[in-house]
Amino acid sequence: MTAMLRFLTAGESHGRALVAILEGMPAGLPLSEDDIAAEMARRQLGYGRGGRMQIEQDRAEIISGVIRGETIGAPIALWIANRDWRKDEPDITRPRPGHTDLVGAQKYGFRDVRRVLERASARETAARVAVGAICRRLLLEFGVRLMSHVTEIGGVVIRRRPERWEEIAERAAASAVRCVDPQVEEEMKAAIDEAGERGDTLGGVFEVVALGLPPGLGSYVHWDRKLDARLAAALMSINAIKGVEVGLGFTAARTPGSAAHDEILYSRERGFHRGSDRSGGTEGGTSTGDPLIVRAAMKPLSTLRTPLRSVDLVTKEPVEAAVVRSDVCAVPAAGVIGEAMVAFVLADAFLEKFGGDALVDIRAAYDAYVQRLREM
Ligand code: EPS
Repeated sequence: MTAMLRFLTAGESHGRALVAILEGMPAGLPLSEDDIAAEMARRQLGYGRGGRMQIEQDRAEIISGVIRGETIGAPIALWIANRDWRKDEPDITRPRPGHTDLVGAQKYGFRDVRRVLERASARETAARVAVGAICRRLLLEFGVRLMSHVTEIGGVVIRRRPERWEEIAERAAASAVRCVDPQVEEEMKAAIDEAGERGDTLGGVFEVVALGLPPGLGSYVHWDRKLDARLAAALMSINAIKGVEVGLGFTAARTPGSAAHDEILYSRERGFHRGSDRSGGTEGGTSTGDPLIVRAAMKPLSTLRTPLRSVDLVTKEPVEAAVVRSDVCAVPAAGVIGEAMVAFVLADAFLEKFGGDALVDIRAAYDAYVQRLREM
């Protein structure tokens, strides 16, 4: 990949803190800790979360890369303290099916799966949302906005959705499960309650949308430049994600060509544009300038209060898998994490197209490109 932006995270779920370093952000971008905190708070919400979210109040401290509220082009380091910091916890030797417990123990030679689950925990995604918030701040300078909503939880699927994206964003923000269909929201909450009572967990699907992108981000010229491929990799890297779709996605496979593509239109005000958004905003791995629409499928969380069968790593005896505090459903939070990963990929592709290590130069390149498109 031609990455202009890179980030690394460090930290365990119950260690002192999560840490992130974002490298490649241009100089001159206004950035505050409040910009980041707003996104992190969204990730902490959602019907179906467990006790941990009552303990944490996630906030990222900016350690470097920002002076007087503006980026300086240097690596941006973030520190997110864990309130639930624990030391000397007892070993866990009963791996949970579906979690990384067993393969992690096999891979690294551990008998205590705590050494695996501490880092495999989705706690790490708090750091990704902090990084994503910075990427989002860059995109906002060019009018790019991101949103997400939950389309499915435990087999309960939305039936109706508003036409306007703004309304989708507003309704998702007001919903406890981030679902835009109020009737279905109640059904989703009931499904979560019912699963919780059974000691079970639920997965689902979320959709991430980016509006205001220019055409031409990513490229068709090589596999690792394709925007859709990069988005898929970024979304698949989120804990518990098992599938990704762009636009019609798997439905396109069952749709004739006459109903699967977006016809090309032209008007003076809008220039070239499409009559529909079936492609999900990419053709040939390149953004079309229409809404970018991606969905991800999340499997149910693997910590079950009514545990599945497992085998003790030390005694080799059949046992029930370990039960630790967890959530019943985290799909609403996963949507916010999806937005962060999409923001990262888009910011990276944006910097590739418009170059520059200073916001002022990027703006000049962007304006020239938009002008050229207008004259085309
Ligand atoms: C998680 C288990 C739970 C979740 C956690 C992810 O944590 P704990 O074991 O402390 O109860 O709350 O999510 C977060 C801490 C978070 O910030 O999202 C897991 O095993 O992945």
